[in-house]
Amino acid sequence: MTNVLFDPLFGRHTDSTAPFMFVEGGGTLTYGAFVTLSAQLANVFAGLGLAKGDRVALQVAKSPMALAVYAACVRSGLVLLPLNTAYTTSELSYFLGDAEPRLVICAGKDAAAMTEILNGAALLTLNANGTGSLSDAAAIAAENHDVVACAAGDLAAILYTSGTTGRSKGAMLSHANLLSNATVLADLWQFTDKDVLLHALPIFHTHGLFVAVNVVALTGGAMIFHAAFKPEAVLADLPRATALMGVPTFYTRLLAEPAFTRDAAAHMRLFVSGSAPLLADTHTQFEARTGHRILERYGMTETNMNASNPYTGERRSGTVGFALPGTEIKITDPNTGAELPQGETGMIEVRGPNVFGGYWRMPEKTAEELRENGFFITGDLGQIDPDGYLMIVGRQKDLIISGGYNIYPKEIEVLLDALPGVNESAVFGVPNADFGEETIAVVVPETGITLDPAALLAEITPHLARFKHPRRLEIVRDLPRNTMGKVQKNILRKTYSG
Ligand code: MLC
Ligand code: AMP
Repeated sequence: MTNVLFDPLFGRHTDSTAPFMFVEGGGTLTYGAFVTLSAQLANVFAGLGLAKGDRVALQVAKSPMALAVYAACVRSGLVLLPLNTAYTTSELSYFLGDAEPRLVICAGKDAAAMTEILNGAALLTLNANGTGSLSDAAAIAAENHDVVACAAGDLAAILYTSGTTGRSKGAMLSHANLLSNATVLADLWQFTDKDVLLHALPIFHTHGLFVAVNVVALTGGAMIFHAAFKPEAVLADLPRATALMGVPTFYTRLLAEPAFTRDAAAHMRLFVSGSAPLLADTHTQFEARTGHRILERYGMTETNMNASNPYTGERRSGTVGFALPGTEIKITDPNTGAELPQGETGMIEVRGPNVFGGYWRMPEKTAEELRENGFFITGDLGQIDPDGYLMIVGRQKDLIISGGYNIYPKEIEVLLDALPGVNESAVFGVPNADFGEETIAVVVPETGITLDPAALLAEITPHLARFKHPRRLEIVRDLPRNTMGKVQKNILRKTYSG
């Protein structure tokens, strides 16, 4: 009986006394103890009647127990639905309605609000300090659990990514998607059981959950597990680490710390950046300060990682390197889909074992973005330089990336447009030194109406996670449009930058 993802990541470590997690603030969890915890959690899930293919929604603070829920789902053939802790009740209500989980796990403080939107699911709690009804149940559950057989195509997780129409889509990721990507990355980035990854990313996204955790577990290394990214805490633990994975904001914030010196980074083997563009300036400053060249790679929720700069060989700033082994990347005409000659700018399309199987219960959306021949249309615009390095030069999809979090303007525009007195609105990103981009909204009132920006923000923000809140909202007379009547966000971006 085999389980495609569990066996190589966790199953082979069942009796291992090697450290898996050095937990911030003290405590070490061995691989063996972590695997036992996953068995106990799996028994709790089975006791609730959950069976292979059922979904488990998880909206909790980062903790070792939260990560064990992921391992328990994989070993049980359950499908994990990790959710950003910043999501509000109205955002959550959509995810729970769409994914129809049989179990929801949230913090005790959120249990009352969650109960209102459970949609028939069971509810267990897990607090940031590891307490809660889930932990209580796991503590008295049996430590033996038969790993559930799972084939390559069985689902391991559904991760929601917002759509251009404002409706989020659940990307279905299989055991083989996750395993193939971890295998390729571990090899390419030369991870071994000697590595200690400083883990400071959230574990509800591809980067922190799959790239970081799966690569480490697959190779038997350890993680220093931080609850969140805090530059001082990272600096304090850096001497014990060999590798760090982060979004560009991690690196700009580290560079702002005088204590982040060449000596502080001397023993490090690897710094990886992704999820958002790393500015050439950050790359240069980082090298001047530490002597290390950050290794930038490119990925997406739907495709896991697609491209990476080389481990040995030139890490070229402003590029995301080469297609991963086993993954194909081509540049196509955004209108016709025809492949473009080398050097031209067009749509980045990706095919490989890393590419997801489609959007949960959205066959039309899947057909729009995932071609029958297996190529996924990323929505990112790119160009391949003469040496084969891929450069991401823009995005065709209307998307803001702030500190590595995606913000879909449409979702905010829909809320603004529905308010009384609002004729129309436009939401867009402008450069921000810390987050890469920040969100601005402009609103056109109906004729003869006077609108108060603060009042408009107060109306929409309760429905939106904090990171999606526009940092500025301005009232304008009209929106710039092209001859086709389409709002010209490039002009708005220029007007409101700086
Ligand atoms: C927090 N805030 C943000 C924000 N993060 N606002 C905009 N964008 C963000 N990314 C809010 C906070 O709620 C806070 O609100 C205020 O902004 C300032 O917060 P802060 O204290 O400065 O932020 P902090 O909590 O330190 O978080 C910043 C961060 C975090 C960069 C550490 O955002 C982070 O961990 N980002 C990583 C995201 C990630 O993992 N992305 C991978 C996606 S996978 P207030 O109320 O205090 O003002 C993917 C595929 C791939 O994209 O290729 O990897
Ligand atoms: P997500 O949907 O959260 O997985 O975000 C994926 C998107 O992040 C991609 O489609 C890109 O637009 C962007 N992205 C990821 N890595 C990079 C990178 N290294 N450089 C530029 N953009 C990136």
